[in-house]
Amino acid sequence: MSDYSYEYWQTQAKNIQFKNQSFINGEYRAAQSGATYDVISPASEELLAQVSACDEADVDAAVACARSSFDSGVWANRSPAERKAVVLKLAQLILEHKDELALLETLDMGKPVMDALNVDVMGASAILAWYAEAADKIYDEIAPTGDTALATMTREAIGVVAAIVPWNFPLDIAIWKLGPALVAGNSVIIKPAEQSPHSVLRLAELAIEAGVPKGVFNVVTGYGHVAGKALGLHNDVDVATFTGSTEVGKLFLRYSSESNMKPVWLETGGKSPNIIFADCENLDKAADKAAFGIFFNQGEVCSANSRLLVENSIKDQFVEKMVARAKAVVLGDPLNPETTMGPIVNRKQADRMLSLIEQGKKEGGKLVAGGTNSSINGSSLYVQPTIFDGVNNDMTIAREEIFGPVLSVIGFDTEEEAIAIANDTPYGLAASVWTDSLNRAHRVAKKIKAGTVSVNTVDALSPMTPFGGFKQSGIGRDLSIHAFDKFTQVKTTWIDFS
Ligand code: TXE
Repeated sequence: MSDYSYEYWQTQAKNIQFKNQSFINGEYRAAQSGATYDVISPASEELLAQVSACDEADVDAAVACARSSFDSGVWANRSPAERKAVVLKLAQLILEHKDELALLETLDMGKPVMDALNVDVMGASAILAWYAEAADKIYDEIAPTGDTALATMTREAIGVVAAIVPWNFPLDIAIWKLGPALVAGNSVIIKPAEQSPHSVLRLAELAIEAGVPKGVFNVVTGYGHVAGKALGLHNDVDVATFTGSTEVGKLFLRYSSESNMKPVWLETGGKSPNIIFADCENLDKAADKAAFGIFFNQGEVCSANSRLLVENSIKDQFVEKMVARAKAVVLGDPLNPETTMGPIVNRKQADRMLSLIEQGKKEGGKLVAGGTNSSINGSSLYVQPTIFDGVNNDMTIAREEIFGPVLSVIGFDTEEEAIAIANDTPYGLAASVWTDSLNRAHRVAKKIKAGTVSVNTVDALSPMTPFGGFKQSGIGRDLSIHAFDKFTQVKTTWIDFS
């Protein structure tokens, strides 16, 4: 049994200290203009904190500091084994501060605190440790030039990395970028989402404690269209890596072309299909995972399995199982360990979700679970787990990323039809396939246009495997050894000794 009680988390929340300013050159700094913006608690819709609203001047200062730390070699010139030791220490410090970091995550964006602890914080530490361990295990290459020359292909740190990250997994997604970037020897600036700056601001301080030199890891808080844009357009930022909406992702391509042609790596939206074939024997497991795939983290997951494609011969039976699982979700205060779903991050996102639910009703979707929001502790941001049956893939709810706990069930009769529906979307982040036929599993997985296809599970994710999208779900991959491609560049050195 866990020792974590509701009272424990409530007491911790009362005593929590927020860091509310940017972190530049190893210290917290107010915006030069003095401006702040409000962070609103999704759980109560009350003011949580006032955080520095940085603008171009602050971004210039952060970039100058990252640049000088990179050029000085204080981090980049350390041996990989030395960088490994420091980053491993940071992974350890995350574990030592796990309750505090989990709480910061929950207070900012509303996910159940036990998920923040067991998934986000533990995951952040594990991923960082994985990258640290990789530091001194990756070898460079030698080209087959023959006996008269030696041509080496070595990977060098790229320089100043700007990472613009979202609010749904604030710490984890920051670590997905920070881990490989730091380990490769770069200097990094993270721009957290407006809604969720606190865990990353605390992480920056822990990085100093772990031994990351001042100026190597900086955090600039503020609005996306100001601070995020300034980073995207900055001529001294060598690479931009972004997770967020497809719309803003496209802006980063523009920022690059309008400035120094920096490489831009994007992880953007999704409308992932989860295909259940009638030859899948364990339908209960499939339903458990399908429910996790759409309800975990309030459905605020880029790879959420928001389209459930079910073979018509088992559809009614399967929908019944899904409705039972939607009803079993415990919507409530995210500080209560019993809660399995918290509030939506903010009013804008919740309102958008509720209006898409209305649109679904209007376009003829059959509502079989949820369909509205609940008011809890003064906040009406608690959107109920919602299921629409009888959806066709042309309806708005099947096409738009809702980014909430809203599932669209679409029937199909043949394998070809299922594949066609699955691929009929501008996105291609993830997909799941449930079947007991080995042949079908391989056949369908091969035909689905998505960065990750999970067979007989959902959302397969590990530091070992790349994560990223086909089509308008992005460019490039987070996680795995492939993530180093983003933060290093290959140099050829040709030595002629003929
Ligand atoms: O994302 P934004 P929002 C999707 C999801 C959601 C929608 C909107 O569909 O409903 O996006 O969410 C920064 N220049 N995802 O509005 O705006 C911003 O400050 C530079 C999918 O929160 O894309 C934040 O740090 N930067 C997703 C980051 O971009 C800008 C996760 C993401 O915010 C900017 C989140 C600008 N003009 C939302 N405008 C995923 N792929 O996981 C904003 N930003």
